[in-house]
Amino acid sequence: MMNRVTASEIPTPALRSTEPTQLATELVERLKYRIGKDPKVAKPHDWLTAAILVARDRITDKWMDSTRRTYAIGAKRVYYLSLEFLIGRLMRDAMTNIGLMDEMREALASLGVDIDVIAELEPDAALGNGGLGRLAACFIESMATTDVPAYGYGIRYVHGLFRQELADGWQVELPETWLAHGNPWEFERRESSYEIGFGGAVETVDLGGGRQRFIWKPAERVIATAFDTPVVGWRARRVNTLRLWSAYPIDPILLAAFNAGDHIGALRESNKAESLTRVLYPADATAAGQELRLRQEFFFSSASLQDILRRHLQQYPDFTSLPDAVAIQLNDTHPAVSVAELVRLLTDVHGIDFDAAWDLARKTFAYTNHTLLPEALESWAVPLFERLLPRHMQIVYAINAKILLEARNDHGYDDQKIRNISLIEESGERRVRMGNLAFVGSHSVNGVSALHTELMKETVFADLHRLYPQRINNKTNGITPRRWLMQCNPELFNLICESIGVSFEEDAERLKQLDVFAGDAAFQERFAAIKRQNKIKLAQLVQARVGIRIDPEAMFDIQIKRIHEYKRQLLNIIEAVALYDQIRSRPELDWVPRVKLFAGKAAPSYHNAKLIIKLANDVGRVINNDPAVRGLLKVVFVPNYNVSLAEMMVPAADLSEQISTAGMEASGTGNMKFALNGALTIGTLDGANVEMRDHVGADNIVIFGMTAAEVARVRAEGHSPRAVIENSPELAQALLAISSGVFSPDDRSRYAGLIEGLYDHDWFMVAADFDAYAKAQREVDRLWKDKSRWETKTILNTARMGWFSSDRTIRQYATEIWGA
Ligand code: GPQ
Repeated sequence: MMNRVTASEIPTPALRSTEPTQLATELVERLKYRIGKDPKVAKPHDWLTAAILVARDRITDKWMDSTRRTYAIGAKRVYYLSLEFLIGRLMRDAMTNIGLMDEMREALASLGVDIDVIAELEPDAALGNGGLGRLAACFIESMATTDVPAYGYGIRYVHGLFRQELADGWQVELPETWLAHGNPWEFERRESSYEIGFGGAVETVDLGGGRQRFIWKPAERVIATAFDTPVVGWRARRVNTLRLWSAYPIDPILLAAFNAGDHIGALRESNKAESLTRVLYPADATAAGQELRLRQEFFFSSASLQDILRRHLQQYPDFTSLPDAVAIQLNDTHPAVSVAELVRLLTDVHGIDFDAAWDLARKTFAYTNHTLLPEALESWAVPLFERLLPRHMQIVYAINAKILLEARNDHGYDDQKIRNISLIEESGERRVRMGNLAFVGSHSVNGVSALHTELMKETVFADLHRLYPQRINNKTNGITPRRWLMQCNPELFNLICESIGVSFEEDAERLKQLDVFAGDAAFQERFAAIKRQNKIKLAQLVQARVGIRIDPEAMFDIQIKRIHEYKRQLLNIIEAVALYDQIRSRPELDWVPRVKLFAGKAAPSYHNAKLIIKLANDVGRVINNDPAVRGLLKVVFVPNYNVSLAEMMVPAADLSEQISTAGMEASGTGNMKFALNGALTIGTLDGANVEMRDHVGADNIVIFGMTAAEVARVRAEGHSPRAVIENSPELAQALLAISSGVFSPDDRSRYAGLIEGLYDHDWFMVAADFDAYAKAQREVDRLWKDKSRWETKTILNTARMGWFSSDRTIRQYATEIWGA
């Protein structure tokens, strides 16, 4: 586990002595004076807190340096506004990045404490749902690493994403309580508090000369208070800030009501305010249509903008310099109400005229789109929006009038095109379209993979794209190699350092130097041995968590991500059933032993996704216990997928399943994590898979199935999945087995509806792609049997994935969007 190379070769940047004896002294000090525990009686979680506090103090010195430096050189600041930051555990990340890991391990050991044991006690900060939130977490680490002065702004949810348990194979959601024992990483900033209003009315003051001033008089107000967490970049070159907002009432308790005996009523307002930041919405790639969600979005947008403007005025005389000093990136449309809020703050509060404010806003904001799925495009019913944010409604109308006029007069847009670009959806119930608001309010609109960006231009934003042809650009996603290679796969990291030196730490593309080792038998042996060790560890975890024994010698075939029909876990499960049939009917063949592992959460209200989890468990129970299978195939669903579980599963994968319906996965980032850790990908030409094929080479990735263009054509022309199924005996038999209850003897019709959907419309092309997928899987089997060829490919994957470092992505954002 020890990081052999970096500890000795790289000078540690920690400011004070990092000698383990000094560290041990500090640990005992923190334990006594900050936690109030005698080392003799301290529990493991006390040691964890002490270790974090020691690290945090060192980080704080660097943090202040970074802040001073930004101020002194007048650097442009970048603000990343995101409703989600899926950061996971922080200790290993922070300590590795400040270069304290080895010394801390030793210091703790000298006190009889095992750092790996206490590391496991740190809760995952699960302030996000999936890829979008995890991307934000990779980005803030990369912004610190690449020395971009940046702040992440988000919400300090008391309860992050729900904990998933399985009850008889069904998903059960339980509350998550990451803050239950306090959070030693954060600093509460009482002085950074702002009032946030909701509802009420707008007063108009006539200023004469045809000029008016608008004053919003909110009916309700809450306080937003900041909590800061330091974000440490590689080698602590820079420490940035993650600023998360908590909601508080203006009056903590209505004393008069309390004294009159109304003990519950006295706390009603207080509870209402605090409930704003209580829970993360568990919707992923689906719009959450609740008033509370819109309140959350406005709350964190307004608090962040007030904070940004206050900071700006500390350094500059006025706001004319705002776009030169500030770049604000909107992570999807969740913070899009910021566009209207910034205009309001600049006009109503700071007295700038509307046109100038609108110009400043546009030059300051940039927007990232993460999906084309229509059900995920956010919009709010006009009556709700107007009731909660009456002044913002006026501003949205004013912006809309400007844009539509320009489109009609200067660009000759007809009624249909005007309807498409309008900020207000007019057919049926009138709604505010947050995607269009973000688009027109930004100078840059980016997609997250090359394919996704092209599809954005052709579909959702086609008419806006014609109006502003320079605005859409691509920034293919990336992942931080610190967490997703160095920390999660230390043995592989050490092997790489030993083979090519440490310069790839500075530039992940230098992993290319590994290319020359791809065919080297000795290197292959070591590479494979590391994978085997990682698989043994995962097998132990699986045994402990679900009581299923899996063989580390078998191929570990892994699909981990949110459960969604477009991601097609169903295709994978159906293929498992087909394979099961084949193994039973042709036992004489030389089958490759496989373990199909699944993990992922379903949105609590997503019926089919939850049914797919149950199906994976039902199919697993039958296959895993059938002696005729002779252990050649296992199907395992590992519950409670989160960042920490991903850190165990990614390094243990032989095969990575990236099999979404082409055109539907905006990018994917799990695909990158697996390939970087030496897994082969089986995947469609979707999202970033396309660019991964370009980088690793078509020979080193297994691509199958329809292209995005084919999917679009088939959907437009209509197709007959029934005929497809009837032409594929393997598929037909597998579907029949599932729908007739072979895997659900307790409820034979459980899956009838799910399977009927494939015969009926097959929107996600499961049937249409099945044969190609099954064929690709047998190709994978053939590759697996040729050990040396397989190893060559896996090594080439690691060697050629450096481009997918989020450092590269962030450098592109910095130069091409932020000008930072
Ligand atoms: N993504 Cl819109 C989410 O994780 N949640 C969402 O609500 C939306 C998108 C994902 C997207 O599905 C992936 O393809 C991307 O790789 C990821 O965002 C980051 O861009």
